[in-house]
Amino acid sequence: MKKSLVTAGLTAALLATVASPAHAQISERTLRIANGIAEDHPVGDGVDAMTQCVDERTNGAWTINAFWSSALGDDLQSAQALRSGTLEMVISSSSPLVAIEPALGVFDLPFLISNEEEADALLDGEFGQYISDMMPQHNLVNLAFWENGFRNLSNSLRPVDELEDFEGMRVRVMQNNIFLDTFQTLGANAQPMAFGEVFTALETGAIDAQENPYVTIDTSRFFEVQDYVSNTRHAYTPFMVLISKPIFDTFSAEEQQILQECSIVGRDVQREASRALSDESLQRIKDAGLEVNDISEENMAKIREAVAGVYDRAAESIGADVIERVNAELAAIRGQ
Ligand code: TF8
Repeated sequence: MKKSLVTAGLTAALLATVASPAHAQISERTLRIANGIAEDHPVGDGVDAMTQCVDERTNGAWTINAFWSSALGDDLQSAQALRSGTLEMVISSSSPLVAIEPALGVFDLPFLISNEEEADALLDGEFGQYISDMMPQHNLVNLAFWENGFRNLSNSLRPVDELEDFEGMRVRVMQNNIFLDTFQTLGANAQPMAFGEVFTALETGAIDAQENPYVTIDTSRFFEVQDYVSNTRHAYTPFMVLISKPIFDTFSAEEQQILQECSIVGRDVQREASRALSDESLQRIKDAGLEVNDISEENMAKIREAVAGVYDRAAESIGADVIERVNAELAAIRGQ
């Protein structure tokens, strides 16, 4: 009797020491996440899932506060704040971050990725890791790639149906040398601009066009100030879920693992939401009275051919080795 009590006491003590170090490694934390898009964008679903996961795994010790519609600054400004350790996280398109890491421009190459399966395999595989490994030298840690999606052109002038239709169109592009070159090469008057300024620029007629996935044209309400949408699918740009390295370095190994794993939980929910919403968004765009057109295979081939030279010109900033590597990885994914 006495012996079993002692054993029970020992077992309890043992359990306590096993359990307590785990908790001792989780501190109270508040993480702010900057986002350029609106809360009802699928990134909102991903952030909710990530938050719930973190809440469970830290027993409520962490608070995640998401900010939307560029309330904490645009993608690039937020990423710079992460680098100096004044902001915890940003979910940003890779594209504006070429100002920090030029190799990210690889994702901006026109018509590089052709479907979601390729995107997932590329980003979640070795190539995605190779790109993520470039970020710590810039004081950033990439936790996961989420989906921004295939980008389509919207404008207020005419349906874009063939190469000639781009001529002279004032198209907002991201602050990114490859998008600038692509649209200039297509004959458009390309104007780099931060995302937060796009709606007003379209509304006032300062520009005619912009390009983003259907879910963004929908949730950022560009359909209110545009008349035509053309299914160009000219690029698949990912989101990067970034955390400040100086801040991440203060996390215990367990805390780092929790955030890493919960960003993957969020990723899977976010991608599913993005793919489900895409068709709904397209329908809402049509219901709002916009004319949506597909481009014939023949005309698409001419557009692709016109921008083929962008790859060579971008090699200097991206790195020829990075482009070779992505091509090899995509060939393997395609089973070529
Ligand atoms: C763009 C991007 C943006 C996103 C968003 C701010 O066109 O696609 O929509 O980075 O998170 O600037």
